Amino acid sequence: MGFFNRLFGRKKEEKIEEQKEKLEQELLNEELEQEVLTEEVEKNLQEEQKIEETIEPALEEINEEEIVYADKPKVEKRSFFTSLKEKLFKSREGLFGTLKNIFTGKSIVDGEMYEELEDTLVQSDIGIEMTLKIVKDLKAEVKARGVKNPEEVYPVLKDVLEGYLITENTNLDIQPGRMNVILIVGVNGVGKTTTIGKIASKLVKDGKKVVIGAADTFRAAAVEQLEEWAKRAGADLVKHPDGADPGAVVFDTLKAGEDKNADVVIIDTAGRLHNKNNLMKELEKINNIIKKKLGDQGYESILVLDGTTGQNGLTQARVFNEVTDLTGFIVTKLDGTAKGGILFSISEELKKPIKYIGVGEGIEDLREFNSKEYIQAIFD
Ligand SMILES: Nc1nc2c(ncn2[C@@H]2O[C@H](COP(=O)(O)OP(=O)(O)OP(=O)(O)O)[C@@H](O)[C@H]2O)c(=O)[nH]1
Ligand SMILES: [Mg+2]
Repeated sequence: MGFFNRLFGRKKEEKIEEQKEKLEQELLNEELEQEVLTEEVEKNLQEEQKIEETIEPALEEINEEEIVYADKPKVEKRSFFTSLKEKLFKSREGLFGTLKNIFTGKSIVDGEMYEELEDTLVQSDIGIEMTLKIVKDLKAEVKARGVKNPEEVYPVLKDVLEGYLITENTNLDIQPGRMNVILIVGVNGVGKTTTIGKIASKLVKDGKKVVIGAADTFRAAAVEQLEEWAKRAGADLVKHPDGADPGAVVFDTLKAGEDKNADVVIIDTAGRLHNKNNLMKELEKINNIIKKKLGDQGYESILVLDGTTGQNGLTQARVFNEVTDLTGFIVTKLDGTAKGGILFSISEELKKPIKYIGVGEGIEDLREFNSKEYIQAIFD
């Protein structure tokens, strides 16, 4: 056999082998998906039975008109096989894609390289303060590790950034045998209501009884939107008419949660409150109602931030952290044009964990936050 024949012959065999492997992988994925779906159908049947059993006479005390009962949870095809990397496509292409170029094709680690890094970070949504901190910490780390080759600086930067992310309490604090409360706050349009739908769906699928309170009584269509999400998730909803006192909704939601033996109560709040004073007053009132009900038991108070807003997100985090005792963040819209830098600024400055990230508009598009996985998805 001639050289070319041997070369191309081997390529053909390799190609066939490759296609075979691809087909096998696809079949395996399909089987796995099928298993997941079967499991879900079984879970839903059990859930249906549980819902029937838990509608007890205790409920009668509550004003029935205010409660919207959940439909049976829908079986949705889960996007288990869509990797975080694909979902964060734009974040990877944007800031983090360009960062790598700074370190390639250079022969020495020098001031010019750091300046270029500074410029790139400032132009992104990382902000000046954070940029200076990153570059300072990177320089120190590069020196400590004795790194001389610019290409080796990139992995050091990765470690420095990862170091800012908080790794404790990244999961929601949900304990068995009690009514757990999650208060969701944030300015308008960041994705609070959508995120509540996604969280509720996860919890219901996990076998939890979830009651949602529509305490955003400020915007006309807010309650209907939340009602739709509650239905899709398989959670119950407590609502009052538009313009009602949000405190009263919170009070009734907690009461309904208690009466129905809910595992988790999630409260949606209004984003449009004109000024800090109003926001402070309203959140103070809501927090007092929750504290009165729960006594010493803690609860989650989560700020939702839109990942595409950049530095503005940090300002929001500062303001909300002043008016309410936040336990963590959820950063949404990281599937879009977000550069993903805000996660580092808020973690570093406020020292509170990111609990989830939103990577799409669908009910499944919420990922538990794992700093290692996130870093890997945006850097590699
Ligand atoms: N691409 C993308 N869109 C999202 C994500 N989360 C929410 N959205 C979209 O953002 C928009 C606003 O979401 P909402 O959930 O209504 O936001 P909100 O904070 O409740 O807004 P207000 O009730 O007005 O305060 C909607 O169009 C959502 O579909 C996400 O992770 N990715
Ligand atoms: Mg809303």
